[in-house]
Amino acid sequence: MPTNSSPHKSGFVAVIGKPNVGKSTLVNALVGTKIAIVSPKPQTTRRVIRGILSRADTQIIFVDTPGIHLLARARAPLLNRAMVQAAENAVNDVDAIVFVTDGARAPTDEDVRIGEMLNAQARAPVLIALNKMDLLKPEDVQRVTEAHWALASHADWMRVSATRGENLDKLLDQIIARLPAGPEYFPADQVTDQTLPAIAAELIREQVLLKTRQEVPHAAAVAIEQWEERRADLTHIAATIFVERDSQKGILIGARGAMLKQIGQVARAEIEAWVGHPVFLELWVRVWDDWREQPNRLRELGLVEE
Ligand SMILES: Nc1nc2c(ncn2[C@@H]2O[C@H](COP(=O)(O)OP(=O)(O)O)[C@@H](O)[C@H]2O)c(=O)[nH]1
Ligand SMILES: [Mg+2]
Repeated sequence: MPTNSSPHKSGFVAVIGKPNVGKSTLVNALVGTKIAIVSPKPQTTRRVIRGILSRADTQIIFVDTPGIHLLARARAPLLNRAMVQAAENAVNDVDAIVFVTDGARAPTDEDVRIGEMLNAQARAPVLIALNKMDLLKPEDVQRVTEAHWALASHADWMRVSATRGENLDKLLDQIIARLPAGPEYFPADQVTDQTLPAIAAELIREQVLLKTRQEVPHAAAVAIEQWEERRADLTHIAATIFVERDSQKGILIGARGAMLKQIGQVARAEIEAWVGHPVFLELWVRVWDDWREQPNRLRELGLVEE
């Protein structure tokens, strides 16, 4: 129980960085539950997702965000612009910011741009998490660490490995030290702000990301069309995977439906773990031309603010 000498602390902590540095892996590891999907492909996370860590004396709401990337093409897809905007907005109104970088190698232009954005905009304290320390070569430690540390002014830093769990307790201590006294914003057993259907849609999309290549991962989106408790112990879920081209639809279905079946099998098992009982998962694939450019489609998919 919190005592008068140590009041309950709580706060919101934005986790930002360029694509693929391990932001979602880090949030999952800190929360202790997989609340965000992870893949080796950039742009796995498409919208802001909250992961909640509750302890007797502290509650931290981590705000996982899409990767901030340079919108190179003059007309980058609307989806990408919305993703970057959402991530940049997430640094406002938080109590601390964790800037995640790939600490195994030198920073890139994208890291530099994010550092500049933080120097200009961030009012909350910044911690740089140099992730992937398991891949850092001993001879690079000093040079690479100094280069990352210089990315943002007045920032503290910590080398971590999200996949191996190294130094996460130290990073957590640094975060907690920066949180104000505050209440429990969420019930202590709640680990995310996402609904079960939203989690299910992400788990299906994760399998698409892991099992397909090239443009298919970027062109795929998932919508839950039906969610019905048929019995107390059986949930019937119908979901559609949207893609942009007929050729992508063919890849997703696979020879005699083999690909779709594999996606469904793994996703169903993961959804069952969240739901707590068996699930019947029906998957469909449909083509939506250029949905990433269409404001209405992005709204229907919950990928832009209403
Ligand atoms: N070796 C190593 N790989 C990591 C680490 N953290 C994340 N990854 C991998 O980096 C990839 C991108 O991770 P993800 O969390 O989706 O990155 P995000 O785009 O920043 O959210 C995945 O393949 C992860 O398994 C780490 O500490 N070490
Ligand atoms: Mg992510």
